[in-house]
Amino acid sequence: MGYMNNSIGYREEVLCTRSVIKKNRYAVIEPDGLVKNVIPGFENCDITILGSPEMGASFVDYLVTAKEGGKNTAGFGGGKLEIFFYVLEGSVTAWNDDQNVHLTEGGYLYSPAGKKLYFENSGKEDAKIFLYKRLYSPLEGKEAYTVAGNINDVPWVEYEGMKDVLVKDFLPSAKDLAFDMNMHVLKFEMGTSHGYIETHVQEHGAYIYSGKGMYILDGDWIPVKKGDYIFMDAYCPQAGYGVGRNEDFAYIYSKDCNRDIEL
Ligand code: UGY
Ligand code: MN
Repeated sequence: MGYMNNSIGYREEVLCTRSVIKKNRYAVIEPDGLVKNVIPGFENCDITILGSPEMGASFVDYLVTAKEGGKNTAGFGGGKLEIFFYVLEGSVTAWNDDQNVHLTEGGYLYSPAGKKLYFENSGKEDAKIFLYKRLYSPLEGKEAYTVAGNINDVPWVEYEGMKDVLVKDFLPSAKDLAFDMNMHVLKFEMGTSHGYIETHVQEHGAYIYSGKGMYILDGDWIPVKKGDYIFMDAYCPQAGYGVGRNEDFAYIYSKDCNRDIEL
């Protein structure tokens, strides 16, 4: 246990945090204050749980630092769970029944329900991983399948007609109803913004990997930056501006899709 940033003991400054938690609405979690969680099956890894049903999410997001020899060879997911594994920094080998891939920064592996995901960091450097797990919502006659790649190989696409706000999709969900979610990256050149404040039924878990932003969440304007995590619950009004001086504002985020609401 202990703190994710290994900053322990007394501080010169008064205690404060930028984290804001509004259960079932939204959460902004800054890195300072995150603690390590012990999760069976993970060895030599520092893990913190970011988004979870405890805050209102239908999914779980984790930030994993796989140290030298860090691994999960017991298998993660399987059964009704779908898993998305994304390398933020470093390199790691990940596999399931279908594929074995060496992933470097930007590399990802989606493992569908029924297929456990395994990984191992056999290098000396730490690898930083954004990990997602959710109950797959099946659709008759369709089956989601394993997808691996590197997001750096995917071209940017203009986001909703704006040439300086760009998006990439990780999974073929826009063309294939078998997938019930997608991961995206959204990048705002400095001074740009969403075109409107979104209000939608889908949830998001977003990890900011670059720059700074001003984000509106359920009516609250909140400054956010690289390393922060944002959970946006269903119908949470949301939008952001890219701000700062020298780095685009960008995040990776999940979004459920392709399913009706069950009653
Ligand atoms: O796809 C989305 O809903 C995305 N534009 N939302 C967001 O960035 N908060
Ligand atoms: Mn949205």
